[in-house]
Amino acid sequence: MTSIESPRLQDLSVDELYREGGITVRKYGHHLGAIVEGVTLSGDISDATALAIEHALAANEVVFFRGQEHLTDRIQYEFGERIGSPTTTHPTVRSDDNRTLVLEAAASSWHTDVTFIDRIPKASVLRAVTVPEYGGATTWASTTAAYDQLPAPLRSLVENLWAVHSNEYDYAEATQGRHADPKTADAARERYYTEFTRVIFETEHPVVRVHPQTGRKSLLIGHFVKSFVGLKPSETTALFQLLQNRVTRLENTVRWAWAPGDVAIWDNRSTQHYGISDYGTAARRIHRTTLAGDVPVSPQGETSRIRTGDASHFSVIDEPRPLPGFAASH
Ligand SMILES: O=C(O)CCC(=O)C(=O)O
Ligand SMILES: [Fe+2]
Repeated sequence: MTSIESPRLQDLSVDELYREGGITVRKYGHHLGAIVEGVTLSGDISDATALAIEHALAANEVVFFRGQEHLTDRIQYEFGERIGSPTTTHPTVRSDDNRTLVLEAAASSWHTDVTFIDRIPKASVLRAVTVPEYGGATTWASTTAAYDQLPAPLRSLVENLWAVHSNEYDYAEATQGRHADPKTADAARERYYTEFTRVIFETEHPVVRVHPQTGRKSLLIGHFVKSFVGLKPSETTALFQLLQNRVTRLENTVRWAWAPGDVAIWDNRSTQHYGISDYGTAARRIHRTTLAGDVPVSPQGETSRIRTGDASHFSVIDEPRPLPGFAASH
């Protein structure tokens, strides 16, 4: 990721960087979301374009690109290498080439990806390959907006709170309505859950994490939360509900209805997402390239703690690049 050109690019203003990178960035929602134009995604994008896209992503939390019909799994992966370090597909779910995660059912539950390990991915590149005739949109929610909106008493509560995240979570609850046919639903769900939990991971993360590139605080929760450290199960349920409701307020979300050739990249350090299962029995296929992230850090500077599981086969630990225009706190 380092190059001779980089130090100069870091010194540009944001406008200059976008101009140099040849992109225009148009906001799509107030708290998150932007449409990026002017770029054909590939492994051949310039250093300036790569840094400009990384900046647009960190600043807008989820960015959308249209008209990228030329992409194949290989080009998508090579593009991923320009803006980060691709992980293998998943810590537990196996795939053919170990590079591209193929999703054939919408993930109809609010989550941040793979939070059950220490090195949570920083971002994912999602490409719509088969788009249903209707429905099947994906929605993202800003976990930084949710943090910013907390009243002072809740802020002091969450800033000292830690959560245990595990891949052994309430999967049945999380995937209601995922399959249109209830008879196949149970069997398919069972098979997926068995694969998903073939190795158990548990990690303690701070409920508030500090973004390594923007310095912004966000709420790190989502459906892999198993418990809050020190709380009873009933208290975990009540507090989890309270915080999740704040994350997923409609004003904190942006929804994208997919067209062929669309690509979305989301910052997995500042968002949750939800794939909407409202497309009947139609086919819907999405290909994901996942980019390695760093280990979360709390406002007090403490890093997440592994309880069970070693994710080093899945992902390296990413070294976040400084971005122009942000005074990141660490
Ligand atoms: O199905 C969707 O729209 C979201 C898929 C998802 O959760 C993911 O790719 O991580
Ligand atoms: Fe996901």
